[in-house]
Amino acid sequence: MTSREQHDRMANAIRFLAMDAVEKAQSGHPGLPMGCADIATVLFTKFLKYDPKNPHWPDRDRFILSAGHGSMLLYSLLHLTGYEDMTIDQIKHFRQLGSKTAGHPEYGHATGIETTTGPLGQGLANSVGFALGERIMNAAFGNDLVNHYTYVLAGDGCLMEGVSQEAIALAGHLKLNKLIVFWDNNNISIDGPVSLADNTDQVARFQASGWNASHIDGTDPEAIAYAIEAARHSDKPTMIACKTTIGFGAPTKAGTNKAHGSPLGADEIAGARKFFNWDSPPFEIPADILDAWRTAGKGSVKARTDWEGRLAKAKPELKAEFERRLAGKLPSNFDAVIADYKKKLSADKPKVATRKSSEMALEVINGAVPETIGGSADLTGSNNTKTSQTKNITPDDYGQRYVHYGIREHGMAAALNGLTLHGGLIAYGGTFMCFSDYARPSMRLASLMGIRSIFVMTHDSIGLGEDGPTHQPVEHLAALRAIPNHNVFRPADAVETAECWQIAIETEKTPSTLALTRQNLPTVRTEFSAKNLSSQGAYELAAASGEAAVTIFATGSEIEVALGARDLLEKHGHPTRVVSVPCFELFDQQSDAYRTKTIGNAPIKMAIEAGIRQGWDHLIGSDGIFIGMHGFGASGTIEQLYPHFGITAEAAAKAAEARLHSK
Ligand SMILES: Cc1ncc(C[n+]2csc(CCOP(=O)(O)OP(=O)(O)O)c2C)c(N)n1
Repeated sequence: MTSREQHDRMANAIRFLAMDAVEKAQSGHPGLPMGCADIATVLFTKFLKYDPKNPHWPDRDRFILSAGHGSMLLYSLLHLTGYEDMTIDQIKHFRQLGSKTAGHPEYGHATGIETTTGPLGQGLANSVGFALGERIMNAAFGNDLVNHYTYVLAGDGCLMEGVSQEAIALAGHLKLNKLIVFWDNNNISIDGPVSLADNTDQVARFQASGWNASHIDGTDPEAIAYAIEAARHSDKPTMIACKTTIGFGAPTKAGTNKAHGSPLGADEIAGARKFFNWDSPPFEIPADILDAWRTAGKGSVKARTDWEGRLAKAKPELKAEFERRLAGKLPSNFDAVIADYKKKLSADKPKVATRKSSEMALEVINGAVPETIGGSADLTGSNNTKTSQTKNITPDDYGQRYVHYGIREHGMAAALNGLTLHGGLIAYGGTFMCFSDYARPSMRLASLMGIRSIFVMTHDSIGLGEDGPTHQPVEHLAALRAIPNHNVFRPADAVETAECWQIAIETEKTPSTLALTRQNLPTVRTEFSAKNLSSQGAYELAAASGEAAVTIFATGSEIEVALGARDLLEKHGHPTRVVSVPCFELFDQQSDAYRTKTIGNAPIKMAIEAGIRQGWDHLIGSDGIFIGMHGFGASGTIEQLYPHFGITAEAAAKAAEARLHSK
């Protein structure tokens, strides 16, 4: 039993590390760690199942600091409980270039950081994926191997963000009862009191979304422990509204927005030292308190060794499968399965939309890779994301493989990241490409974190037709390609679609977006190639009959247009080659020699893509010809729209010829 005094001193260790680190950095957010230190202390000393010496232990509880600006709370906890990479030196170098203690917690920088947070609401929305991942893995591997909680600390900002509603509604619907959220209910955000902008009854909101929710005093260790205990036995997810004071202990700034996001200053910190009766110099933790924290950090050693014992005793096939999946490795026959499938496609030459090709590829992939979890934001029949293996996950059956995310693109993308980060699963989810805008903040974070989330974006151009410009993506390919470490694939036929899916599934540290058509496309890769040509990002699909006068680069549905233009140009005596460019990002990673050879030196370079030009100049040069969109689309049939916007073989050939004649 920890005495109240001991608890207070342990919590104060967090407070002073946070205050002093922010002061030294002259930047950061001391208010949240000071206000939430009691919640964190109770959680990390009494409940959280974790082992700092084995930070990747798969059955650890997850702790997610959704209010990422309070990063010093997490860094302090990691240091105090004994995570080896979170040294006091790292704390002293808070926010400095090259340190693990980045401004906001970044996944992969230090162990114990489960996800990157900072954009408010993301951690909370990720946590739905974490908690769902736990249930899915539990259904597959049983209580002995998978049985843990997901705890989240969220602030007013997280709850004001729209994504929070998507997340809590989904979690409530799925009855993720092992998800426990603490709300740092301090009534302060940057501009001042929360009441400047919000008067939501948050407890009622969570309850309305299928959660347990109640108010507690977030500075009372007993009340906190009692609430956590109750939450752990709940049949619904739980939100604990914890009344706290931002910057608690700072003599004049506590309870005000002045404690939110800037150093407190020497006087306030001196006042806090007096208030808490804390006479240790900055970054020095009294030995007995550090000992108490380190002891707390060893509190789950038995749980971990018991778990290891159970894993050792598990059936060998189950153990091997569990370990394979947790390591993120694919079944050993995966490549062969894809190769066989590609062979069949080149022989069958299906004329289908790439969204259908994607479904066909997924039918093969989901059959071979049991850890894929599919889903869509209410466009299952349009996104073609469901296959025969993926039945609906429900609160009564987590042992299935398909999530109906509802019309919640942002919540879906954030949950995909959570599922991926949980481990043991490969998650993909679909929507219309135009609505990637709604999912983009989480897609960007997947890239920043370097994780294997997969986004299926169908209806990828004006080719979707009558739904019109509200639904026709125009700038989205360019916008998504602009995200660093994001593979944007736009396959041209069923073979390329299979190849792009293969890469997406095999690429562990880069998320993928597949841009897929609504309209049917012919198979252009009619000759089987064992090599994954799409993995080069771009490759010559059709050679010129002689020294090329024209090179046409195209993607996806416009490959058909490019091949048509090539036929016309060849007929008119202009040798023309076509380069398919399924992925800019991968092409940029090829050797200079390969890139130079593939781009070639034809005097006329042209790109055809039913999107904006941005990004293409690095292949065709600023003097290259671009056939594509120059503004928004329009409502009409596909047969009308392509000619209307000048994206036809004839228009392309004519533009090339005009340029050839002017040379
Ligand atoms: C999406 C997003 N918008 C804006 C910000 C900038 N921001 C950081 S903290 C914050 C206020 C958060 O208030 P609250 O959650 O109450 O945190 P507290 O002031 O209690 O620390 C804002 C607007 C952000 N980090 N993310």
